[in-house]
Amino acid sequence: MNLKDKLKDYKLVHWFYNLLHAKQLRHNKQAYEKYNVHKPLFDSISSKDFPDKTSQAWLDVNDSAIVVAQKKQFASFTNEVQEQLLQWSSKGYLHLKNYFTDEQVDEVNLAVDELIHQKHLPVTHDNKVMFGYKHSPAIKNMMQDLGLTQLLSFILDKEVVPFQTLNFIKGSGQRAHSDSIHMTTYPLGYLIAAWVALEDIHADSGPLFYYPGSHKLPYLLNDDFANYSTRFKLGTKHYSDYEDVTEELIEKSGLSYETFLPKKGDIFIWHANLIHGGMPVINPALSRKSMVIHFYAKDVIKYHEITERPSLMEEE
Ligand SMILES: O=C(O)CCC(=O)C(=O)O
Repeated sequence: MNLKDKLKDYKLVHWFYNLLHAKQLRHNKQAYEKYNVHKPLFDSISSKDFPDKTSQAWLDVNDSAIVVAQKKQFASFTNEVQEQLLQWSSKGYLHLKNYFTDEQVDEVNLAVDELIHQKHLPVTHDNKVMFGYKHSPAIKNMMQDLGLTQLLSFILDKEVVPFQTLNFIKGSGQRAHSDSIHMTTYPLGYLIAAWVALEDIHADSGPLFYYPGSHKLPYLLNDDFANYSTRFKLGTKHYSDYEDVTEELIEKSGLSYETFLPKKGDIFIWHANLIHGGMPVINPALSRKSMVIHFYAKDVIKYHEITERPSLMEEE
């Protein structure tokens, strides 16, 4: 491990970095007051600072099959979306077919190509470009799509804000995980993600997989894989330890996975705690163009459980 990686384990380094980005931490101010967190905004934060580990999201506390149709806005969605919204509480995902047009998708694919080849944006882990929306209006337009934002705000019953894009060129091969270990909220349950197919997805390209119903399993946070931190230093466990515990949990649950083989322009929306990942890539010659957009509800505490860093959000 190099010195830079070692330093990342020390919270003092994070506090200093956070102080330099103080404006991007202001989004947490009101929620800290609301949930009685008596810490400066630049300080480390994790599940240890909160009294409970259950979701308080509307459709986790209630059953969507009973409550969604009671909201006026429900009538504004297509029948296909309405049917799936009714099942949100039991399944934890939605599949929107044919949502973006070929033209919208082509524009994004072109933008990703340009970012890689002309602007030399790094391709992380050989398969994805992160935060492309900061450099490309086409990606930003897709990320801020009004209909999508309205639907996700309806699901969480809170205004949502997109804050990250990941453009995959190849399958990720990522092991099963819940996004809530990376992008965490208090109360839990207030992250939501959209996965956009930027081409027809081939079964051998390492498609997305997910476990229907897995969002109802307990959230796995630092304590759950013995990743104990101190006041000044992060826990010593590795991300692979988290993945191992997740695998055990899934095995015990008896849930089965499904793979997602969408057409270009389709969207998959997943719950903050839906367990998912990328299937192994069978044919490395195949591309698997897709874009993940992560959204947080606005008025909750937003942070990263593993590194105990408050999230940095662009000011509006
Ligand atoms: O697209 C994939 O292969 C996995 C994406 C994923 O797991 C994520 O963005 O959290």
